[in-house]
Amino acid sequence: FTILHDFRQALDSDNQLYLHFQPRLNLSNNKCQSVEALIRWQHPTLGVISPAEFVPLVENTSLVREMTDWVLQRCIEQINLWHQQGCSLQIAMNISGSNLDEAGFAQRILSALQEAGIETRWFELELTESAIVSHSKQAMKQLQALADAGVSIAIDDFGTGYNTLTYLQEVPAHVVKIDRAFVFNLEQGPRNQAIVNAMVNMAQKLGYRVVAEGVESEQSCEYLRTIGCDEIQGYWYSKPSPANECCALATN
Ligand code: G
Ligand code: G
Ligand code: MN
Ligand code: NA
Repeated sequence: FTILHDFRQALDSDNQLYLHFQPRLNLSNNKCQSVEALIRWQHPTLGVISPAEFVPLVENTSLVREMTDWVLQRCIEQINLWHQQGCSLQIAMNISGSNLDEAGFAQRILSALQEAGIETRWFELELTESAIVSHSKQAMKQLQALADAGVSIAIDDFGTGYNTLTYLQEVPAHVVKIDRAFVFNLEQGPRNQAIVNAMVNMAQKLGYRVVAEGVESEQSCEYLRTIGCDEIQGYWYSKPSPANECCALATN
């Protein structure tokens, strides 16, 4: 309860919340073209609180709408700033399953992008596999509207949620992000390699771009390059970082 009360104040204060961005490396051209926005909270007395702690709490309340709107506004400002600086970066933003149950959510995103003069291709939404599997009809309609308007949809934490893949037939998504549980220690075992290789092949045959998360070593990166994975994200390439550091990577 205290955390939620404090988070409410953080949303209003505007000097406690900020974003870090984790760059993704495109393995086909060795460029950074996309970054994931990750929320950070500098609590006035408790210090930095991890989103792994507060996001799940917020997601269970109506505050999730305000959190997502806050992140959206910051992402939009940042896309425009980068583009003014000559950094052609796309931002991938995390949303919660419950956001898609809000009436008008898709339209709110599209209007915000339009008002800021940002083409939808500069924007990607990440939704976890488990949020997608428990989707409602309303949620699917909103995802479809976003996809139809050119927003890229990514399935986050791929492989961890459920033991069925039937949802892939009905979800309008473009990108699959393989969960770091499969990518961690990739070089140390033929079993992990076999699993990731199969996931990359299947997802690509179904028409998705594939991003491997949690890449922590050069060997893992090289293995993923060998099997034709499209992009990687992880500490080996870059940690989540302040906006200006991403711009430096993107213009190299
Ligand atoms: O860096 P990491 O500690 O940033 O993030 C921990 C978890 O919090 C991840 O599962 C990540 O997806 C989630 N998360 C980070 N930022 C956001 C955000 O802006 N919105 C939502 N819904 N989840 C986020
Ligand atoms: O759930 P989501 O994929 O949105 O989570 C992003 C989370 O993964 C963040 O907490 C981020 O700090 C973390 N992360 C990013 N790269 C790595 C990595 O290479 N290794 C590990 N262990 N975590 C990572
Ligand atoms: Mn994510
Ligand atoms: Na993930």
